[in-house]
Amino acid sequence: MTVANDGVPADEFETDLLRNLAHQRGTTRQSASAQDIYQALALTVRDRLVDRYVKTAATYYETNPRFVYYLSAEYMLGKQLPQNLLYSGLQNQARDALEKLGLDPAELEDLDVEPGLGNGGLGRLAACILDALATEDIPAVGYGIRYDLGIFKQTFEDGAQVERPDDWTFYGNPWEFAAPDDQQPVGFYGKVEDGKWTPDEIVLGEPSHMLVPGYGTQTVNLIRLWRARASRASFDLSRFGEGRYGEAVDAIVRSENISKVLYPDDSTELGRELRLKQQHFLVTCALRDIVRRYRLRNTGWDAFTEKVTIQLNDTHPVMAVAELMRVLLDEEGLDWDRAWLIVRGTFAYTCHTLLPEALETWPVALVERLLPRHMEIIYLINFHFLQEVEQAYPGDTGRLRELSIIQEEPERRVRMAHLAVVGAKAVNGVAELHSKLLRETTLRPFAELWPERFHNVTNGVSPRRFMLIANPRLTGLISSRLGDHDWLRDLDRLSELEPAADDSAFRDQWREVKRANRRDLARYARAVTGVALDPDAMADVMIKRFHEYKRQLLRVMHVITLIHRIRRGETAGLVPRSVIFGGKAAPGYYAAKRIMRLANAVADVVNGDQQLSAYVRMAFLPNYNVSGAELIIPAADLSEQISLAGKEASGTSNMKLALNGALTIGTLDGANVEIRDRVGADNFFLFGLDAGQAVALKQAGYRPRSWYEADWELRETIDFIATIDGGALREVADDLLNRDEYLTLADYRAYIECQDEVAHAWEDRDAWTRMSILNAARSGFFSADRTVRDYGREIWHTPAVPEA
Ligand code: Z16
Repeated sequence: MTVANDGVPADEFETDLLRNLAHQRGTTRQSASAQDIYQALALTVRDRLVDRYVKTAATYYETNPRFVYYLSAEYMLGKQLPQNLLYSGLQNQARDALEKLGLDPAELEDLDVEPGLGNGGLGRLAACILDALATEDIPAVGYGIRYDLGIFKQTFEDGAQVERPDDWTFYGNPWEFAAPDDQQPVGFYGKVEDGKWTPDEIVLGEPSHMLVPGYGTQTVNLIRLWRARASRASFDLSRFGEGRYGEAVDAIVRSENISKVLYPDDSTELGRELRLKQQHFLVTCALRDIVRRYRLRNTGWDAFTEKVTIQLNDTHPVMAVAELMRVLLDEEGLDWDRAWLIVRGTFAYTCHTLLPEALETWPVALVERLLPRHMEIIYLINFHFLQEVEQAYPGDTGRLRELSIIQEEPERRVRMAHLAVVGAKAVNGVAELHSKLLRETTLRPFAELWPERFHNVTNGVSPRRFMLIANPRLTGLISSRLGDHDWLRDLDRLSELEPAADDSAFRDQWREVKRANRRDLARYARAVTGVALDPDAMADVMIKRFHEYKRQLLRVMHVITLIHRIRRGETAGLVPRSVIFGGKAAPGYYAAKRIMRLANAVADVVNGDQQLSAYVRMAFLPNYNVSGAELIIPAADLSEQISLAGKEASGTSNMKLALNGALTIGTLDGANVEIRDRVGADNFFLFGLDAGQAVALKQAGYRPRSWYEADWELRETIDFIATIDGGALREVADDLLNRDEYLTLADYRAYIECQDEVAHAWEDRDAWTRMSILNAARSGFFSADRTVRDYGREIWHTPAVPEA
């Protein structure tokens, strides 16, 4: 049993809780609000973790180890209370203490707010990686931005997405420690003379940290989040004096706006000045902190690359390459060659996309104005780099143009991905297929120049968050079979479940767990949407950001096809399904929002019709987030991973769902390929074009209309879209017929046939359960612990430092 247990007796926990209620909240048991109790509880748990953190910090100080610094503009941490109760082993004591005080733990957990400081896969991956780093005892700090407003809250009005601000710290955040005495200055604008930058605007970065405990170990690492504060200098005294109070205050507001809100775009570049300011703000604060920490135990720069490795999560923090050069040249007085060797030995870059629109570029004119010295340094980096290219390919101007950090046409822009590859010792994609396609397409000229710099590190997910916390029933069942809980830190041990797939008593128990989880989900769905799901129906789920390439539309088209079949009485071979959607769309992404409206309109049709809802009911659960994932994933039977092949870098819900025993219906895209390799082709529903075929079809001149003309059932489906709600969503149909960028029509027939197979497989419930168990048993590879070990071996070279 590795579940940590601090052996604190319940009455001691209770005493501490009451003491925090008095000392920290200034109130008594009798007059305390639920919020007071929640905060006191959180502080009591936090206190125990701090004690561990202090020991970890002492060990790190003592051993002066090599650290990984993870730079990410996004983190989706999920609720802290349940996690910290479990990781600290305080769950039982807390429960007993609350019971004695007559309090309901579930009610208090409702008050715990999840910090939604990210959009989707990338932000949640960052959180899973921090969890795994601590669990693997690797010295690490995560750096990010403490947005005042996290990812917007989603509701639906008349089927359309409505966004509301997420003021996640409204009642205070008991999990963080602010350090206003540790502010760092960050410059913007101004001018450069003789290589010396005098910024026009100085904003202060104020750090606060949260604890990142490992599971089944004493290690507690940190995540440091920065918020922008106006410096005293920006209280413009002359304007105050002239009575121009408003203008003076404006400057303060402008500075503090930098950390006001998370940009709600996933995998699309926006190019707003404020976003570039956020990025520069993050990297400047993080680098100053990293250098300060390095200097606690080291002097000079000789040991820097030995003690520090910095992982850049996508292009968002890539300005760090120029900023570290600036610090070394301008503040530390190093010469160019020495500074560049240090930079090149420090950074590694993870690319998370193949979509050109997700690879950030910034107009040269903007960078010049906002960060004039950085622009000079980028030019110099490019100058040296292009000399190297010229040596490798003499006279090849085409190469120079495609490799250059500066894009020339149609306007001059800085290509952040190029800066990252040039400035990093290692570059990685996030799944085998993605890394291969990066080398062959998006970053091909770089892979030809420096093949040894390219790696693959397949993504992974936290088994603690997505099994132990999310699915206690299944976790309990697995532990009873494997004899202990240790598999939660050694997920390959799930393979020991394989024989249980052939044990009919175990299959019954597995099915019972799934059913109980579906019952919980049905209760929730009923409460938030009014839709009554049948807990015995197949839970068929698609949970991810709304993006055209992910093809939620294809999912809806299958439902429309079912509507027609049921109405015609073709119900042989149909099985009852609960079609569940979750996911947000970027507020300005109209095409995605139209598809959401269509999904909601189709849901109204099926749910409001007795004949149809005997076979299909549909729930679009609003405000999908980490907590939503924890509820939906354990209940899922079918995992929809139906992106157009070659578009999804990895996907991570595919991993979470397989680990929880869902079978995948999917294309050969992202990590689906590796999931299928592992769980076996017989336990995976594959359909559709592969990445090569998709490219070939486009090159041959794809005409969606001919697919429409050739398939009457497809025609009927698209005509339905064109006419539903009095033609309100006709544009969706028009786009499919005239453009269909993601080849939905080309994959339609294969998808429908594959769904027919799924229904057939579900009819043999015992065989399905066997496949479900095998999916979980064979998915241990997709633990973020393995991901972190891969990074450690291939890129970071970080030894573990368990507590002394
Ligand atoms: C993002 O969430 C992802 C990529 C990206 O360039 C930007 C953002 Cl905000 C996603 C990928 O789309 C997804 O395939 C992948 O699983 C995830 O990042 C984590 O790597």
